Amino acid sequence: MRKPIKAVLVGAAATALLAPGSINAFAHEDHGRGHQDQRATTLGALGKRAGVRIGTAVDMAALADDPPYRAKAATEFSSVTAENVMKWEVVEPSRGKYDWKAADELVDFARANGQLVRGHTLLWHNQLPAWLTSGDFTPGELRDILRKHITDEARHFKGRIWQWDVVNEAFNEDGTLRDSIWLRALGPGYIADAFRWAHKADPKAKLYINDYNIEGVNAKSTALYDLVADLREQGVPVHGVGIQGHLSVQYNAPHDIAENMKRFDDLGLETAITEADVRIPMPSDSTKQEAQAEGYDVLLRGCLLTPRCTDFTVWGFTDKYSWVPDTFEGEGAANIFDEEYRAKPAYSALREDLMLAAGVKGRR
Ligand code: 9MR
Repeated sequence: MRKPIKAVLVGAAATALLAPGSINAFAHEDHGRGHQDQRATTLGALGKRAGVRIGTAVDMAALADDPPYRAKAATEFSSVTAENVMKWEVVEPSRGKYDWKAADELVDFARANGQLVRGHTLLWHNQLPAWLTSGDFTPGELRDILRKHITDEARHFKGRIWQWDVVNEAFNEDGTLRDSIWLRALGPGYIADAFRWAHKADPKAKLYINDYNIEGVNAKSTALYDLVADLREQGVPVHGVGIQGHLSVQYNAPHDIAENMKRFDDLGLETAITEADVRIPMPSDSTKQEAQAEGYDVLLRGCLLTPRCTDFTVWGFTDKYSWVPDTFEGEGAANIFDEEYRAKPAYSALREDLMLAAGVKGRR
């Protein structure tokens, strides 16, 4: 169970901040405060004081059709990630014909709200267009197709993307490289090539390798560590490691996350928690929600304890829209707000961590 980190706060500031109900009052509603005032207590605003961006993945259909969703996405977070609309099948549904509409809309939304954008993702084994997966391409052709795709997409968004997930989910759980159309055709060198092409197309973007089940020290995170250490030594432009953070209350939270992240930090790499959510076997109840809060708390603390950890992104913020029930039968409620946009204990846990971190390392 999460321990009362409140105890660490001392003095009048703590009394004011932690007056009974005050956190929940901030969390749930405006209570007549002005927009600015309300915004100053959001995760994004607290994160800025703590030196980290707090982001969310954005579902573009919800953003268009659901005003409360749009309002929260605009005010609660200081960065956004495209949940789906920058993926290959969406941006290049037929060969050489790009459709940037939805992705451009997200970038414009972010700019209008003073948010940075994480680009997701240039190279993955999933959500590839049919023309690519069912085309009978030679390795040489596939290499040209991949180079062109990465170059065109990174160039289209040049100057507008803060961090790119250049390579997504390249590893198996045992630390070997995943069998994908890229590995099969191009061999392991495809990873270095992808970073070089992306860097050439957008030299200022921070380039990340991103994966799941790499929160703690294990075979997969160690293989990824060895790879990025090797890439750095070769001068390949890889700047950061994205730790997705898809957890379940059924498994232990990764309590060695800070130790794991430190290894990457020591290499001079940035880190980020890029897709945090903590799923619950349904039905949800308050005990499970407390366990969920602990999962979020462990992930955020990992980031806050790591000097070069730049951001913490949740993979959606409301249980109303989530990939989890479609993927894990009988599980859901993985987000920090419920389906009616009411804050859950996880939300309060994140706020408390950020308040503490802002006090310790922020510029008040
Ligand atoms: O949340 C995304 C969901 O809407 C898509 O259907 C799914 C397709 O695989 O991808 C989800 O996002 C994934 C992300 O791009 C990479 N890491 C795992 C995420 C959850 O599956």
